[in-house]
Amino acid sequence: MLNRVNAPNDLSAFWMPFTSNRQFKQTPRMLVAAKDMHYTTADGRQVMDGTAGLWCVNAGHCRPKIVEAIQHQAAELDYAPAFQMGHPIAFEFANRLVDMAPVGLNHVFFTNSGSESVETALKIALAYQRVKGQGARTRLIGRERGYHGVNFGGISVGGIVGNRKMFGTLLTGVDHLPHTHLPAKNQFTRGEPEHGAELADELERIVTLHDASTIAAVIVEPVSGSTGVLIPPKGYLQKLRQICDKHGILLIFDEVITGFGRLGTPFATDYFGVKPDIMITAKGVTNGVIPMGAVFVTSEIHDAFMTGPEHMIEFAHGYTYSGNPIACAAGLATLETYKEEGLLERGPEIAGYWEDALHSLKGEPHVIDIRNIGLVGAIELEPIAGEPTKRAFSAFLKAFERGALIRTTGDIIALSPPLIISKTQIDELIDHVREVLRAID
Ligand code: PXG
Ligand code: PLP
Repeated sequence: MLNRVNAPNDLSAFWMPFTSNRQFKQTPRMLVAAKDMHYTTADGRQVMDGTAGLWCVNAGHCRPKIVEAIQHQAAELDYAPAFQMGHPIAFEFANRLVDMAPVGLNHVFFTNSGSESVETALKIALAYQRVKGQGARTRLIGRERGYHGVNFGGISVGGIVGNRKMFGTLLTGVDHLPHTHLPAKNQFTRGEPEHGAELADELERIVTLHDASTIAAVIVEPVSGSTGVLIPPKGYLQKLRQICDKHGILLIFDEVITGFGRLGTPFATDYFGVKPDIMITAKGVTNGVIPMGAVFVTSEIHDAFMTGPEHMIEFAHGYTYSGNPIACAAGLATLETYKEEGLLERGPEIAGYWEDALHSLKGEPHVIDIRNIGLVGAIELEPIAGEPTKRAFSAFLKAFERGALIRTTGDIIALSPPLIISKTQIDELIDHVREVLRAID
């Protein structure tokens, strides 16, 4: 079977996502198999996964329980309609998710990706305000350097100019908080930075400008992943929570990356002790194996919709594949794997080792900042003058040649290995990066 795809003879039909298509197709980098911490390339090399795929394969690759669950479910109930019909495994999975979620987030809406989870959360927020008789609350507040997927709501509240500028006027009524990245003050911080909590007060400025009665929700990533691992300053999220409470604004945490163990706790909410009204997840919910997302809401939000005639649909939203049986089976097996191996709570055991290993790169060529939290790290490189992103991209290519898959964004190397990584493998990964930094221009 594998040989059929090992050496495709034409790469032109597949328009690859977020890829320099022409560069790739000249020198393709093909992965054909994976197990635990490693990929196998088409030419038979082993490459360590330094990024858990795209921040999603938290339990490592091809884990037997998950593989078996998918095989079994595909043979038993492959698909069932999701609207006005149910199947037991979706209810079972929702219950297990709620059991492990931060207290109070008692209901789950299923989607198929982080982007769909974001759209779902924004729509729930707007509709909730309306059913509560606060229909004038239509504004959404995002943040600069935020990533909330690629659909229209997500790019509107997101703060990445390259992902926004091509697509017209986006959603109206959106404003943005400033990002919290203060390199001059917080360079080479270990964990949460000391400076910047006051940036949450910008929300008060936005409230003064628009009036609280027009604002439905604030959406932030507790830790921004895609734009280079931006860790919230100490006290920042607590302040955001307080200001939202003061003005009746919903707080949405986008935990697509931080959810399911990335910070060494099950969710960022557990790490920071700040609870949102809506929590967005995807990726690690099924170990990245089957596309899925899950949006968690409080009972207060859910129950507000459960009014009116009982035969009426309470919330006009849903996807053909919401709660897809095979995705739910993969998700249940994923949660079992996380639990059996204690993967969502590895912080106390491994985060300190990870931090020390990462910060040992201070002083290596080109390194201008290092940031870490849980099992995430960023190594920021000095850009080549006039050629931003080029240095990090050559680091990416060189690392792949050497046997490590890393991820770069701008001139930042982001590392987020599967949560099964051992201390020896951490050393190995960081040594790859060290050698790469010494080898590139
Ligand atoms: N929210 C957040 C916080 C994310 O990180 C999404 C939403 C969208 O999820 P989907 O499943 O629609 O892609 C994400 C996704 C990277 C990288 O290397 C990050 C993501 C996806 C792909 C690459 O930074 N984050
Ligand atoms: N477009 C058309 C024409 C459809 O019929 C549907 C779903 O029925 C969709 C888009 C949405 O697809 P999905 O539910 O998979 O998001």
